Amino acid sequence: MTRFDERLHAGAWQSLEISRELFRGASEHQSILVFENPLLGRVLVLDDVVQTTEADEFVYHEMLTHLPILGHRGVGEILIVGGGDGGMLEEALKHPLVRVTLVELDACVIEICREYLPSICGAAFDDPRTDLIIGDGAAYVAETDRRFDLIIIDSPDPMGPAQILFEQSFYANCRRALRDGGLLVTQNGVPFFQGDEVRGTARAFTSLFRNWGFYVAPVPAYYGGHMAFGWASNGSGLARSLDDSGRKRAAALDTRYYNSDVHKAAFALPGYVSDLIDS
Ligand code: AG3
Repeated sequence: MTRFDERLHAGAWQSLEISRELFRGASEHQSILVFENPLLGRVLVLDDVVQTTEADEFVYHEMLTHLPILGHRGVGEILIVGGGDGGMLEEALKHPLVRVTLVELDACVIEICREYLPSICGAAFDDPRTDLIIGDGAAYVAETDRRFDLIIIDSPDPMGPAQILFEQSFYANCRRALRDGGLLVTQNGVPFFQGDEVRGTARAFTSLFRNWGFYVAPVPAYYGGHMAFGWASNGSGLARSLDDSGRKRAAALDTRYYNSDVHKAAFALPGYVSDLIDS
């Protein structure tokens, strides 16, 4: 049997059967692999780390779009940093009144995902509300004159080119690129194995934002339990539970993980995660 071993965490790893290899190559930024697995469907791997799979992408992408969009009043302009597979874009565009700018470093990722993982991006890249920029997301937030209601960091783990997307200077530039009361959300890894990500982001947020915190969801293909998501704002922040109109909007969405009960539950942090935040 051919298999892919993800050795993201020293000492414990996940092994996925490759029933069919669809693409293996490298861009100027990273190695790229797409294969099929009997349980997960098509799997996207960048620099030897699973980024998303057809079977479970909904958990991660729904939690970084619908939860902040419905938990915050009046999201119109959204910026996605990363997200070349288009899954985040596709979820965000389920909200009729949004416009989304997506800044992805690696044009090859978009090209390969559009070809081999069309079920993840759907028609999102062709939507007239999408503004696609190929470039460095960190430089973009540092330089842009535009201001956003919501910035979503859909990055890989803090290694290589994505390292900078976990630094305080980057979060400070995100703050600059937010409208008054705007909201930033981040992926912060699987804290059971990657505690430093939550710890580092919490330290940066506390010095930059008035309101901030984390919420969690288990994403099956991100081995190790809950994934942590950070949020930060200098406005009123992120609603921990939805009011009646929010609940109606949530119920009307076409989702498989997110709903108004999940919205509320996601803010219940396991003790070991709160301990990381406080440390
Ligand atoms: N970006 C987050 C991948 C994190 C993987 N980390 C892990 N398994 N601990 C995914 C991009 C999907 N649009």
